Amino acid sequence: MKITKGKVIVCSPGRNFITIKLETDEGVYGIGDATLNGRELSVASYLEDHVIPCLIGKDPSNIEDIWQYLYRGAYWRRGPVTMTAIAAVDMALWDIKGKVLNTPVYNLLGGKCRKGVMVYSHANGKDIEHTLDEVGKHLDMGYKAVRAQCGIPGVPTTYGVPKDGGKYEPAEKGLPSEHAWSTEKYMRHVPELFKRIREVYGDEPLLLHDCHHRLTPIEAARVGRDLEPYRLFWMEDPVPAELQEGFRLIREHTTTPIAVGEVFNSIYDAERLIKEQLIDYIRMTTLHAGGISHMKKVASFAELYHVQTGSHGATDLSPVTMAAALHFDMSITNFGIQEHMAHTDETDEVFPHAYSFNEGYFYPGDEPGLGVDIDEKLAAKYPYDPAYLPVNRKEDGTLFHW
Ligand code: KDG
Ligand code: MG
Repeated sequence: MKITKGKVIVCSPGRNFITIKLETDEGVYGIGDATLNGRELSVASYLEDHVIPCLIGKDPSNIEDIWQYLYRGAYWRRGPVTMTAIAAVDMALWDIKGKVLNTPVYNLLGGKCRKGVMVYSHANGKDIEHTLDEVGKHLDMGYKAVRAQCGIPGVPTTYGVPKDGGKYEPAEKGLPSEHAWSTEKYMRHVPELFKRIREVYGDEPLLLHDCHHRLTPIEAARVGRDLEPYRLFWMEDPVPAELQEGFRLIREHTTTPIAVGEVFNSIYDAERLIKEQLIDYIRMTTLHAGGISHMKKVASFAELYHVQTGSHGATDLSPVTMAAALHFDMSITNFGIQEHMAHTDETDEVFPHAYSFNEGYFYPGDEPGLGVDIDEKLAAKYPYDPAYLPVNRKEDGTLFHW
């Protein structure tokens, strides 16, 4: 069997997505997600100009060899563009293998470790009362786990909170807008949010919160400690993770579980955090961290150190990644939880999929391969529409982490 053609499909059904489609001489094709929010076209070019030409004629069954060819063979290793491009190819190859062997990808990864994949959804509100309503709506929909984010009094824009009251979408159309930030105001407000959620909804719902890399270790330690009475499932991205040592200080001060990794792209980004048990959940995804093949290694390594997975699943990860993540989540023993942020109807129509939701759990379905496709004709109706994540400044104008 040989790869005969590779195609990169750029579309924007509600937001921008990059998809690779690899075709073979036996008529079977596979698809993979290559979306890197705000840097989409760089991955499209990496694939079109540098990767696809090297794949033509290769046997798609040799997934690990192709992975190594693209990683070691390029000389330039790691980095979000490279690892997203490799991930896209890897997903497409697993999709092809599943279709050829007429079995869902989770079977190829060792089979099912559980009945379904528990997901958490997002409750975002402009203030505490609004967030409380949103938490209630998600619990009514059947979610067992909810991430709560809330507007902060005196701060005009906050991560996770829609400006116009509509659905929250991290990327905004046009060039990056500027948001403002006050750590002090945030730290005063966030414990009150979780106090109120527990008062209204009791102890059972699993509650999560994303600090979005905005704190220093000692600030994160304080937030973690202030949130302890409300027993969070996790506190996500407490600090920027370039300095892995920073997590030790947080760890020494709080029992609130720590999750990190959505911007990581290699096992080496998480090596110390996992080995020194400085985190509880590793949030790397099949999309930005080299695909299913690399994530299997991350999960096996994490398993040794009591670290569970908590795969990123925001709207900028296409339904192809959602499908790949669900097959992966089903097959590993140290699965923790999977993020789920609902795509727009337009996105779901462009990417028909077999996965489904019921009472807080997602199921990958039993179709051969990943069980997801792209409707290319429909995709062509939604051309690329430049959009960027915002940048953040402190109240005095200093550029800050978004
Ligand atoms: O592209 C960036 C978004 O995916 C990110 O801001 C969302 O932090 C996020 C999350 O936890 O989903
Ligand atoms: Mg996050």
